[in-house]
Order: sequence, then structure tokens, then C-alpha cells
Amino acid sequence: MFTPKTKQPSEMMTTPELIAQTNQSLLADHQHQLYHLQEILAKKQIDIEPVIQKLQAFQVSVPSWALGTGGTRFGRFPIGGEPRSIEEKIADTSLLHQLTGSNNAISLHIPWDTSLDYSAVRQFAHSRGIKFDAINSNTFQDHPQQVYSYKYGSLSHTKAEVRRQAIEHNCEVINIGQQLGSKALTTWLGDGANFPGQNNFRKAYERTAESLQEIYRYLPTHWQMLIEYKPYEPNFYSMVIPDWGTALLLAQQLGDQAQVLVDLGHHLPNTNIEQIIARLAGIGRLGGFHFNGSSYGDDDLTTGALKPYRLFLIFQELVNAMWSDAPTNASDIAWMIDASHNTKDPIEDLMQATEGILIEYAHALLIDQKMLEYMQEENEVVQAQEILQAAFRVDVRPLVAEARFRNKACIDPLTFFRAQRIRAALIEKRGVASRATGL
Ligand code: RM4
Ligand code: MN
Ligand code: MN
Repeated sequence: MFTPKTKQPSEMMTTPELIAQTNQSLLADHQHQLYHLQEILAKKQIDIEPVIQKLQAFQVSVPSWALGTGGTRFGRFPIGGEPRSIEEKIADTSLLHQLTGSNNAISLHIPWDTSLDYSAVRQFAHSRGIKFDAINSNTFQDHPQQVYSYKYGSLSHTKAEVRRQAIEHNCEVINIGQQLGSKALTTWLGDGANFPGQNNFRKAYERTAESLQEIYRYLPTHWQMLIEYKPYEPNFYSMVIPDWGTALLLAQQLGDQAQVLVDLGHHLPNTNIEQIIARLAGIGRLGGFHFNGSSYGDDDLTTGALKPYRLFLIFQELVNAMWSDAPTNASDIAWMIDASHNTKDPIEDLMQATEGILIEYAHALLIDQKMLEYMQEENEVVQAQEILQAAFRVDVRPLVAEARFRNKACIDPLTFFRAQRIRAALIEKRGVASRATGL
């Protein structure tokens, strides 16, 4: 059983003093850039204060499986020092949060993150300033202790006993989440078919809806159920929940506590994701969001590295929804980075993703929503487009750095992480062959 220890200095990879000291050496340069930007934006009647405050408040959670090196079905290239337990995953999240000031929660995946004593885990996380975001069930793999296989599906399976096992697993995940203080269950199903004729589409959907109904009945009243969709993989002919339409239909059948979760990588190339966001936010059904970058499908690459403009357009829809009082409030959305790192240090990649997210959020916050609305109403196509592009082309990095600085995190997290040789310290502590659980 895990018993939380008091923090030993050697266990800490960094300290608030060290961060403050490093920030001091960067402060003059940073402030120079910030004032310069402030002047430019003031000429456009944009006040940077509310923007910085919103950036400070934005928190995006870390999935426990993203703290180790991911891989593909062809191979994996571990870098060492990976977290070996749920506590070490929490410690890495806490470290990341100290550096960025924007990652105060972890999202667990059961059974990758099981423990014999969840109240001790909760206490440990609390001591490290980390909360538990949406908790994920996993019925897309077979687990050592289970009786029935999910080879042919889980909540949609033709056999009642397999469905029962998958339903019970989800209820168990809710139980664990309750002990940790989590408030949402995320269900993503691998269910589907690889070949035409394999599945009866209608029946597979009905069985899934019935199974979800049972889980929904078990959901505590203050919880949300987040339904995630994906067009293909692991099944390549059909997925039972392939798109937002199906996820929304299920959510509507289940009730108000059920919402749709949008994972950026779960769309076919060129899908207009911002429109999906606007649609769901507009009817109060956008409950969760998984950030990542993608060229083709569920690539799980660094957010913002490939399509920053699309990410900006998505944030514009969210900011606009908040501005216009749409039923979905951004503060109710479970934000998470759902990425996997093949060739990078996971912590460095998470820092880059967090920065990429905040940059596009900042860009969207620069938009004069009222002016944009006017241009739209007047069919001023060119001007409306100009408003968006002008915001996107501002270098907002000093605003993001200022938000971090005010959150007592690093002005430049990546350089700090490298200068302090944090990965080397983790390898020394956990070994070169340590492997995190996950994909
Ligand atoms: C899926 C989906 C889920 C995540 C798993 C690991 O593609 O994105 O959110 O839990 O991968
Ligand atoms: Mn996801
Ligand atoms: Mn995915």
C-alpha cells in the first residue's frame, strides 16, 4: 500500500525559489517585449489585462498515459526516467505544472492507473497541487483479470455477458473517480467492425445505447458522462460511435449529464472542426475536449505544431460562445491534452502543447467579437476575414509568458527544464529502463 511521505528536497526536481531566481534573469527582456506588445495592441484599443487574466485561469489537464514515451505498433523508443506508478505520474504532472502554471490536473485511465489505496493517492495529489480531471474507462483492450474478451466489442457486443462486464468496468471506474474527486467519466469505445457484414449497424448502436443507459443510471448526480467519437481505428470499416452526430444522439437519449467529447485528431482530414464546436457549444452539449495535432487522423502529435490556424478558429468559436452566452460555458469543459510522444521527451512535448494551446487561445481573445458580428451581419466578407487574420498574426508569446510569470511559473519553461537537467535527474532516480503504463 502506498503511504505518502513528506517531501524530501532530493525528491523535488525544482523549487519555487529556483524558478523565481531564473525568472529574474529573464525579466528585463520579457518586460521589454511585453510593453512593446502592449503599446501595439493599445493602438488597436485592445487592453492586455483581461487577456492575461484569462490565460492565467486556463488549465488543461494531462493524461496519465502521456507521461511516458508512446509508440506506434511498429516500435517504441523509451527515453528513461518514465513514471513507474500513479504517484510518479502525479509527481511529473506537478513538476510540469510548476513550470507552466497551466496544468493543474491529471486524467487517469483505468486500469492503466490502478492503486490499492485511492484516498492515499488523492492526498498525495493534493499535497502536490494536482486535481483529478475526467477519468477514462478502457474497454478497447483485454486486461489480465477479465473473464470475457473485447475482441468483438464491449458495450456493443452481441453477448450480454460481455456487455455486462464492460458496464461493470465503467461503474468501477466511476467508483474510483469518486474516491479521487473526479467529476466526469470519459468513454471512448474501440467497438466496430473491420469487414462489411460483420456488424448489424442498427443493433450495434442500440446495444451501445442500452449499455450506456445503465452506466448513466449509475452516474452520481453532479457528474458528467463524456462520449468520445472517432471515425476509424482500431476498427477500419465501421466504428459504432464514428462521429459527433452519433455521440450527440446518444447524449440526447441519455440525458443532460451526457455530453460530447471532441478529440481534435478524431476527424477525417479537412473536417471543419470549428463548426462542430460551434454547433455543440450552441446547444450546451460540448463537455470535453482533447487537444493534439494531426496530419491524417489520430496522430496524437503536439498541439499547434501542424495546424495552428485551425486551432485558433476553434478557440474563436469557444470565445464567441462565451461572449454570446451560449449554453456551453468554457469553464465547464474538461480540457485535456491527448497526445503521445514517439520521439520527444514527454514532459517537453507537454510544455510545447500547453504553449501552443495558450497561444491560440490568446489570439482568439484579441478578436473584437462585436466588430466581427457587425461585419458578419453586414456581409462584409473581406473585413470579417481581416479581423480574424489580424488577430492571428500578432505574436502573443509575451502575453502567454506574462500569464506564466504571474502564476509563479517559468517565463521560459523549456529552457528551465533543460538547464536544470530534469530528465537526467529523473533517469537517475527511476532508472533508464523504467516504463510507464499506457499505450
Ligand atoms: C483514443 C482516444 C481516447 C484515449 C485513447 C488512449 O484514441 O483518443 O481519448 O483515451 O486513445
Ligand atoms: Mn482522445
Ligand atoms: Mn485518440
